[in-house]
Amino acid sequence: MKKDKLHIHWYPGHIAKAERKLKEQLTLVDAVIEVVDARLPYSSSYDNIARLLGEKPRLILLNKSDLTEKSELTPWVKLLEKASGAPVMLTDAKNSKDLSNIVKKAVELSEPRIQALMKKGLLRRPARVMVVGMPNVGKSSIINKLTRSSKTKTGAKAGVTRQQQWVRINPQLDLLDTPGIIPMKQDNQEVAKKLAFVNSVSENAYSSELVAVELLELLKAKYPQKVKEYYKVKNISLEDIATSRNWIISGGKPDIERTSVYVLRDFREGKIGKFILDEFDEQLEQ
Ligand SMILES: Nc1nc2c(ncn2[C@@H]2O[C@H](COP(=O)(O)OP(=O)(O)O)[C@@H](O)[C@H]2O)c(=O)[nH]1
Ligand SMILES: [Mg+2]
Repeated sequence: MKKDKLHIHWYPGHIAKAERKLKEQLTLVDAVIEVVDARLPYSSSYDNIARLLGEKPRLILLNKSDLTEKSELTPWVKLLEKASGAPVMLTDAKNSKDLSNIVKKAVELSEPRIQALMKKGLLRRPARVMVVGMPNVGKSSIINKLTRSSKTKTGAKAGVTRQQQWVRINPQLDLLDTPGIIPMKQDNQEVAKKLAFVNSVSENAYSSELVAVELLELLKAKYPQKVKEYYKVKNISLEDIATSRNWIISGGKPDIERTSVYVLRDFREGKIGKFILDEFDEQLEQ
């Protein structure tokens, strides 16, 4: 097989634009809910968020925790809390109905700022919070879950250059109903690759085959048994998986293109197993 090198293409223009918009949205809120993909506790978090937020409090949600082993995730929670100084919660926006503990925590985190406003003589108002995160981590799913109970739009508050819609979740909390998209970690191909595995990078930016090959390499190193069992192969490769599944094209050759698409889909849907793809590192800083 040809051994092309995978390279994820960056779009610096989009990144600058995303960061600008995010900065503008951040001026409107008291606290931020950062959604991270639990399979990538490090790679799907945002390097610059601490700098962008300054003193503004943050709640970190390790979402899609259903696609990881809880026991493997526990040390990550401690590490992230230590590195960020922010509380970390595990969520599964696809299944769990009750996200009220997120609401409670967001209100609690916003309280010092509300108090500060009241000291300046302003009346108490509900906390203002927004959800931020990389593409596909589950921001919209979480916003939908939180707003389902309350459909009251509280109307527009002026943004710096545009109007934003708010939803009153309860008397203590208003949620910005559009998520803040945070740009990918820049210029780090290792991270970009992992974000491609979880579908957080536009599919135009890479070839499915090369991404599938890299995913299998990583799974082979970290979780060989799960992959061998799921695909019923002795050796982990696209060719072996294609043969095992009988995905063959004319001439009896394995259908690598189709297999690549299936492997990525199986992985993303959690069919192959529960995984964490980042390396646990005590030195992690955020
Ligand atoms: N298994 C699982 N899937 C999720 C979870 N949260 C979201 N998803 C799925 O991930 C995909 C992206 O979710 P979405 O909310 O649109 O992400 P956004 O791009 O961050 O707004 C959708 O197919 C969701 O159904 C979760 O906690 N677990
Ligand atoms: Mg969305």
